[in-house]
Amino acid sequence: QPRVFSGVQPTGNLHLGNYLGAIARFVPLQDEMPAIYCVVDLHAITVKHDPALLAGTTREVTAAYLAAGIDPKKAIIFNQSQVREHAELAWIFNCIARIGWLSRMTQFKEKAGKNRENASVGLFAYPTLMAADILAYRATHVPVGDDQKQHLELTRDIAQKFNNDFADQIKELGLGIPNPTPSPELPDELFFPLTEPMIAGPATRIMSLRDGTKKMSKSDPSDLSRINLRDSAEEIAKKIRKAKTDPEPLPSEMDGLAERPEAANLVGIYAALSGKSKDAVLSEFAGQPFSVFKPALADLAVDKLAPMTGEMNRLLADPGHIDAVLRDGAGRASEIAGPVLRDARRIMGFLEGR
Ligand code: AQP
Repeated sequence: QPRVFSGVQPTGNLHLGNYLGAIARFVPLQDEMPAIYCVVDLHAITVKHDPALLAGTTREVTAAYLAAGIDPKKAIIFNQSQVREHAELAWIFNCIARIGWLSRMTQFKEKAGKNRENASVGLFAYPTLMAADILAYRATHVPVGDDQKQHLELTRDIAQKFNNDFADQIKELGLGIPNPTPSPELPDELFFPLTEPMIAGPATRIMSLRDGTKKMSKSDPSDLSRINLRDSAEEIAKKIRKAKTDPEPLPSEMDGLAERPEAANLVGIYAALSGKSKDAVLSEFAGQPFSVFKPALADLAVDKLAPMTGEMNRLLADPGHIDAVLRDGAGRASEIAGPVLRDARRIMGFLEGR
């Protein structure tokens, strides 16, 4: 049965990349299949965090989900730490995943930096928790930005190894589902599905406004590098005005952007916000200088984001309502994850006391 799962970390400074690469894409999917959208607060503590801020940033991501148009009556919205099955399945997956697999993860290498010995074990195991998030619901579809591709491949590897290692138990207990894509590497019955990454559209990797080779990121020390979802219209316009560019006018074809990462990024943002293709944007602005394109982009960004920012601020004025949405979602999420974990425990051979 198809099911979509995705999450956003409550690490502050939600930005346009999080919105276009992930949150905006969550909205239409809620009408296509059962959908679960999580605020992944357990992931947020893998790097140094301030406990005094975590509840606020968790509510902020929830407000962004709601303001973007996710309907909590259709989709399940909750925060990860309220559903214990995530942490429990992550432990099982820590015993399935190999150290070699995790050592190859580029996000760990980037976030741990040079002082790897000092990184938390949680940061190293981040992808096994992500696999647990997805597979606790046996989700089949995961919309994310391009930076999460490697983690999704690892999720498939973990599911595959679990299905193989415990194929006999899965069969004996009658807990398998027929493998929809039979292959020599997999048994004919699976407990965990092989998840489909959904990385598509013009905004899978929005880049920093200050450096077209770095992705727009919550943790970039320069606030000018990103458009935050709670920026005012003036701040958005200023950041776009100050965005790094080159002196050339816009070309008429995509080929002309190949060596111009900053220009390509702004064209991509315009395309994603307007719903047009990048080619269509270039044919509209071919030959125009940035002094024409940037104000047009700023107007478009303000038009699209201001209503959402207003709605987020309105929602955040009533934290009780946001908390109730999360509590209700956590209850509904547990109803799905609980039975999956009960079966996973049986497959692992744990003695059941209660
Ligand atoms: N620049 C981006 N362009 C497109 N999509 C992006 N995403 C993140 N940055 C971009 C997508 O947003 C979703 C939630 O991301 P996350 O909260 O897990 O954070 P992250 O991927 O680690 O990225 P950030 O926002 O840059 O945080 P920090 O600075 O803490 O690393 C994911 O689907 C992600 O792909």
